[in-house]
Amino acid sequence: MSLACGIVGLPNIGKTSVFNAATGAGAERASYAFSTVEPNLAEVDVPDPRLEVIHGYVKTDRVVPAKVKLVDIAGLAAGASTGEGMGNKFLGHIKETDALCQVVQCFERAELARETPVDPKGDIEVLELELALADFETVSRNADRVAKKARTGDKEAIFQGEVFARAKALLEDGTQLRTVEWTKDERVALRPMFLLTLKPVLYLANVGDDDFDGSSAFAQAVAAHAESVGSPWLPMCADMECELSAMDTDDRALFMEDLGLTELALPRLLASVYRLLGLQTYFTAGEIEVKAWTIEKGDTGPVAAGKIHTDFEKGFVRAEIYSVDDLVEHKTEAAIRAAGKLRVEGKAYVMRDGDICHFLVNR
Ligand SMILES: Nc1nc2c(ncn2[C@@H]2O[C@H](COP(=O)(O)OP(=O)(O)OP(=O)(O)O)[C@@H](O)[C@H]2O)c(=O)[nH]1
Ligand SMILES: [Mg+2]
Repeated sequence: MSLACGIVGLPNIGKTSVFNAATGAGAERASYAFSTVEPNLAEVDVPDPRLEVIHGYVKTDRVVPAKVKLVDIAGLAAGASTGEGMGNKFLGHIKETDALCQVVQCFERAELARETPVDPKGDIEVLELELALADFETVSRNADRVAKKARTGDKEAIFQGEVFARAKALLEDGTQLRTVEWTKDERVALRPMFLLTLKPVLYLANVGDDDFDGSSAFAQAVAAHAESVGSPWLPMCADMECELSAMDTDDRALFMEDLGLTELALPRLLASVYRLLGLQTYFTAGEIEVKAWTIEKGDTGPVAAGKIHTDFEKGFVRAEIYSVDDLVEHKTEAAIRAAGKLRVEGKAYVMRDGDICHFLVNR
């Protein structure tokens, strides 16, 4: 699974802090005053409470969570799309990702009195305009290419030309293409360009340590924007999460109690990213391990089996499936079978999130 989420935002607003919190790199690295130059890639465990529930009934030595890839990218300043600074190079790194987590500054910096006022809505606009302008360049280049072919009467090129013209007009106004309805054919025409504004986005309001629940006007401005464009959002105090992620479990519990925090934002962030990427999970619960496997929404039984071993996809015969709820109710797989709750599914079965599976394969 190579899907990855890029962490984007204006410079110096906590992107690397989010990345470090997620990778458990901790406070030392984050408090370093450095700017990201090269992108940082990490595969991060996705916390899933269902794993512990399953492990409560199926005793194994190992519990293996699903993973998601995060890429920490340098800050994008206004002018990035025209190659300001290292703009173009950074935009290139975002291109390779499948979804974006846009970090928005919602905390005030007491230490910098001359800092410009915090303006989440304005920051989102600046960043998204850069993304739109970068896409405009990409589409323009491709529009020129298909225009030549269209003149020969090539039907596909004519269609592409029409789609590209529409996209250009939208991008010129700073419109994010993901907020626009596209037909399946139009999406196919746009897909090879890996456009930045077509990627699904999650807004992360990086709040101060006095606003964990995101009720401040700053965070609520992010919430309102996210809602208006149909994207998810969540508040997180990146600095604090970073410190907490570096602590051992006991210290963390004490510290959180002091702060009046009942849960970390990080697990929710990773679960949201996972969903944003269109990913879901099925489980295997055998003698050796309880393991979460990553599949895409809509994947069938054979495709899911192929994640365990490529041969399993071809050799797939059927799957025996039960749910976490079945396990909680009946306690063992044998009891689930005896109760007639073990489902048998064939090759056309579309996997559901949270299925616990055995695959029967011909080898
Ligand atoms: N007060 C406060 N400061 C924060 C928070 N998150 C990050 N910072 C501070 O902001 C500064 C920049 O943090 P980074 O995580 O390096 O920011 P960045 O967006 O990765 O920066 P670039 O990669 O240079 O664009 C650091 O000094 C952090 O300690 C926060 O939630 N509250
Ligand atoms: Mg950084």
